[in-house]
Amino acid sequence: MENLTEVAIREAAAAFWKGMGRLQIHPLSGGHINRTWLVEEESGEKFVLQQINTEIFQNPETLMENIAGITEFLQKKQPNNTRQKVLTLLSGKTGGYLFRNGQGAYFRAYQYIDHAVCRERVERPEQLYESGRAFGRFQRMLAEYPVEELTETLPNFHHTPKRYQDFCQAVDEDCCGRAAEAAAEIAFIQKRSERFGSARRLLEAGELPLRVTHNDTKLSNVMLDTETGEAVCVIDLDTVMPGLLIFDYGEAIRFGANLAAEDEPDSTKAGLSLELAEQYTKGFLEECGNILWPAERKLLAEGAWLMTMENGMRFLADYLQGDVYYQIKRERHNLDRAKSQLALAADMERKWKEFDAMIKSCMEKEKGVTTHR
Ligand code: GN1
Ligand code: MG
Repeated sequence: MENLTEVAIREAAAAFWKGMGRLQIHPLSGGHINRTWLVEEESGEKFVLQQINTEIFQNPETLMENIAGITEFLQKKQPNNTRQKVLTLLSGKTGGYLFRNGQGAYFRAYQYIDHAVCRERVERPEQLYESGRAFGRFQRMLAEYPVEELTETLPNFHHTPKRYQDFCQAVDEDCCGRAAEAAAEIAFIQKRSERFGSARRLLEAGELPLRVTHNDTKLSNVMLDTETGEAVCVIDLDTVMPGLLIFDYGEAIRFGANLAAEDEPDSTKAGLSLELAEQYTKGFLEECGNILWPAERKLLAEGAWLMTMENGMRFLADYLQGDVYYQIKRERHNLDRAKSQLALAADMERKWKEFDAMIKSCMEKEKGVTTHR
């Protein structure tokens, strides 16, 4: 995405704000795709402005229809006597939830959520428990949402075998001459290719249901109360699409239960924290209630491994292609991200028995998790 001028950002902010006061605008970090700002009026009122990356989300109108459908549905279900919030879109002055400027850039805005923050890393294990509860609740509340009403905003988003094909193509093309440097990582991925279809095959066989899923369940996509640490709101609804529950579980483990950051430059620090994974698992299962199918119960660990490998492939493919998809902040950023993921996947393989046993024991403790179907 090209950089915007300050005038362009101001114009976009004004398109969502009916107040008359002067607006102060501060960039908000986080997220590898869109750009986000906090907008504050002199009166102290705030909202969040985002530019949608239309190189990636090529149909922002459909994307916003998905988000509007989901948020309106959740708002109706959300009791209003709790601290929990549902993301609320602001309408633009020109109608609808989108503003398109003269250069064709697309923006949207959300109500600001007070006294809550997003964390890139776990500081206290309970934060992961809280995020597990938030995504479990999200899953349960959306279990009744008609999947067929949602458009796939990004085709084949968590289709691991297709991701592998794209990865192999990036390796073959090696357009930036970077493949030699990543030979060990490439070999690590290729050696495991047969396993990438494990969940897909069960979906096709009807053993895993297609559900409404979030698809980007990182800890940093849940707002936590600044004082109590309680999960307040699930954010980043761009990839809410038909998908697999085990991937929503897995994506959260990949990000939150890694002993190192997603982009840790020293990949020897990466690995699975069983303690953190347990926190998430407990929270998630407590709130999912009884919606899980038998194959979903069995495949939670597999979902975590697949999501870790998939993100590793995606980061590495982007590195090989010259960093065209994810925003990077330093040289080899995507390579570091890929290495951290692959080291985590290797550690999951080493700890597989304990990992799976921990999930089973959480299920046994969770009386509410009965099998469906
Ligand atoms: C991207 O933009 P962000 O950080 O919410 C990506 C996810 C990846 C994630 C890795 C649309 O999410 O799939 O798992 O980076 N989103 C898209 O941190 O590709
Ligand atoms: Mg996202």
